[in-house]
Amino acid sequence: MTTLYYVISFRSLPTSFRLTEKFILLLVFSAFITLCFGAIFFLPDSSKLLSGVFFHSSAVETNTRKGTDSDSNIAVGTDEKILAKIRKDHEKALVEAKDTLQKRPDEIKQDIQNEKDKVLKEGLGKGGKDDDNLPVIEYVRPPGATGHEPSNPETKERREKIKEMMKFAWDSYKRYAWGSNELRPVSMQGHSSNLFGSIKGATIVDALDTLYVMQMYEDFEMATEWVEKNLDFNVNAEVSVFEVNIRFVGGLLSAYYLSGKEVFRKKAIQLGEKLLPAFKTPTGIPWALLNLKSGIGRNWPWASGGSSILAEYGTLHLEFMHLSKLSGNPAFAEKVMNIRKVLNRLDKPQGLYPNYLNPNSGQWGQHHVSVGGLGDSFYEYLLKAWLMSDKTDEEGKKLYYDALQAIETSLMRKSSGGLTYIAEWKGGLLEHKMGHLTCFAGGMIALGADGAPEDKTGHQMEQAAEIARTCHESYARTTLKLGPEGFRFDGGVEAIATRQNEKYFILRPEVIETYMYMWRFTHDPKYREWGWEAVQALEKHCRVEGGYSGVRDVYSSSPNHDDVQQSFYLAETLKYLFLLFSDDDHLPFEHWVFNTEAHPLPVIKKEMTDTDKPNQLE
Ligand code: DMJ
Repeated sequence: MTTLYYVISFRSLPTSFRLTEKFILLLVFSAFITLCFGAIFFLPDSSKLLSGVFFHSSAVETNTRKGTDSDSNIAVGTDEKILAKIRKDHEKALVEAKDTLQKRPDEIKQDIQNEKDKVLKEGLGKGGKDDDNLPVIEYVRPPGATGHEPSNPETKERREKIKEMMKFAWDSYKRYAWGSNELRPVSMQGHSSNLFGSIKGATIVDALDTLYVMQMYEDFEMATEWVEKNLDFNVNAEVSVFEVNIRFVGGLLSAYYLSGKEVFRKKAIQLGEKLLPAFKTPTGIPWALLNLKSGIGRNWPWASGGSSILAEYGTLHLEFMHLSKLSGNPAFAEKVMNIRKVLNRLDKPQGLYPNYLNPNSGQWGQHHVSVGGLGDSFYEYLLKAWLMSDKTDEEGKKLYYDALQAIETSLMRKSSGGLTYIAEWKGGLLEHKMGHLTCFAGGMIALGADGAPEDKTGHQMEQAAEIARTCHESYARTTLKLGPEGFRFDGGVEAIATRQNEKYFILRPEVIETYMYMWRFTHDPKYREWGWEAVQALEKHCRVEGGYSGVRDVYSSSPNHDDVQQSFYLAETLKYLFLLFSDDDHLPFEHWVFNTEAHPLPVIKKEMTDTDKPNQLE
């Protein structure tokens, strides 16, 4: 356009110019025109660029529209930036090409190989880094992973009913909260507890093995796929080491042992490794809380004098022993064996273990002893460590039976109405209160009775039966026939909650767990009846449109729902109910030990004899 204008203007020049002047003018104009064309050839050779200069390129336009501001000035600015970048890239490529041409062929080859290795390494770092380091393990399914239908028609029908309950709980979670940690069954949406930081899918991982033992294989596959694609521990968040261990590590380990799927072994080990920094304390007693990204730990702010909690640091043993076995890394086992060493060096008041221990000083905090909350599963894991080691862990055995003796002497009492209970001990004084959590002790004592020293087997079975009866009474004495969180034996009451904040029921498993153990060891039909009573109460008062919910007051005739379907309801409560109505060869105790979240872990056999070898027909 500009050139044409001057050409036209030139024709209309005044005639007063002399020939030399006209010639000079012509020269100036020709030089200017040459310069304009020349400028085009100095620009880099890019079809995109040229189209951007002469036309408004569609590619450039798309980028501009995608931006936050569609103002044309900004579009021009963006074009200039793109041009500048293209120029820079071209220059860089030229320099690199020059350098490369100066290299010998073997150097060029080496450069290519280095680049390849780098890409491979980066790819593995995104999730497969550890995979190559895992030892190859020949998977052998332990006996009794699946069961068969009971021959008794009523038992069979009841067992089917439990499966239907599991299906309802699982389908509701799938429908309203898939991928969240838990389900809110009343508001029909996901629920996330900060116990798991930003790790997701607690219900999926907790439910995996229940789906497997109930032979809900399609759902198991769906859950497996979720774990493969979505379960991620690379989170910058603080988690409860105990909760993540018992639910996630325990759930993944069980899923591996039941199904043989490698993904579960890998994920369990990855997570286990993430938990290891929790043990970086002067004593090796782990922190309660850990940031999975930074590896920085701390204790609950409410715990006496910055202490770690007995039931938390004492409930890692089973999972960590299996992690060492499956990974070939002894660090896991060493960490939990060190906890024992620290405890062995300490004086125990009357042979009891206080709930609080300072991880820096290695000294007890407040002298509060409980077989319920804060203490419970520590005792359970002493016994189960011995059983899971195929009865080779003699130290675990001794620690358990000694602790049980101290509990019997100092905490176990009988009410005037004849109910045996396990009280709590605070600085030498007994609090005549028992928690729903404490009710697991009936099952634990029954499980250990067989190995009890000094002919105490019968005595311990009686104790277990009495605790089961007391816990059943705590249910029977409520309006809803569901057990309160805590119940007392003082002020003229027995097995009844007297404080408002102890009257709730959150779908906990401990009472049903004890019925299941008692059934296995005695085959007394009352345990199945008591379990069935609980099923009816759960159906009547906890089943809501969107799943199962806890209730706020078991003494009120119109239940107020808490709107949480706890992941342990699927992991424990429903699994123990299902096993209560199953034959004994389903997850038999000679081959399996349940972690505290009811995740079955196989006994680590001393040696595989012919009779121990798994049933090939399974
Ligand atoms: C579960 O997570 C485990 O059983 C734990 O040991 C105690 N609390 C809940 C269930 O009540």
